[in-house]
Amino acid sequence: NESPKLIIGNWKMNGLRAGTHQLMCEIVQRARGLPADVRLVVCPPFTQIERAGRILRARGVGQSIVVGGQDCHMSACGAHTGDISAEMLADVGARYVVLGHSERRQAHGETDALIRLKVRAAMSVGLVPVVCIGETMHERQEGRAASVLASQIDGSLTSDFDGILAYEPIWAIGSGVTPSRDELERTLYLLGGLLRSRLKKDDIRVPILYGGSVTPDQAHAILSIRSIGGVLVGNASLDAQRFMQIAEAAS
Ligand code: G2H
Repeated sequence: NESPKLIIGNWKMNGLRAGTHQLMCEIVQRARGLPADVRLVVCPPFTQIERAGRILRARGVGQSIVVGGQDCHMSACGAHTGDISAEMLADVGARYVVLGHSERRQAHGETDALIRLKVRAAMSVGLVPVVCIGETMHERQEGRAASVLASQIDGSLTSDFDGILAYEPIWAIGSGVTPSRDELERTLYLLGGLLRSRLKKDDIRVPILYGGSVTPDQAHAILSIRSIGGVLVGNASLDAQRFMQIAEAAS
């Protein structure tokens, strides 16, 4: 009675209309091979969320594959030029939203406190927040990874957090380097303990995903770790064959 494994594709700033159509159609074509205990979430850029969701629903796979956003604003509406609210995401069919990705923390100065407000905004409209945390190579080498992760959890999750945690070590993102299975298992154990001690309700189960240079080659090794909730895939999610091979490795 384990929860389904989540395979989330983060397209980042990639995806025009034609490419989105093609990629989504290819994903749908391979969806028949998906194990029943796997759920896919595709997170295109804002402009393609509605199109991607429409293709999934029109082809009858809208239950097992859903769409999400890559960020949202902390406020419900108002004078925030260029921003997108959580309700706007939900309005175009998004079910999930990635928050606090390291690229947003780094390029947009997002802090844990801001991410926590975004988590609240997402949960208030029924979106599932996928909060990213992770240490830099420098913090890892200094032996500070555990304390960095603890402070990111403390700062960015609400005590009633009902969502997903994505562990994305910054040194693994887009680098082709991934933690060893042992190392990942140890970090998952640490994160599980931190979540249990921080969250108010015992009955809320927060799946922990791994993200950072996930490819079909090591997907099975990562996804066969008992305590892993799934993976967050960047680059490999832009290729339907590679993305679906990762999903197929989940069962
Ligand atoms: C980490 C990941 C997806 P990639 O950013 O969030 O991207 O798989 O390209 O390292």
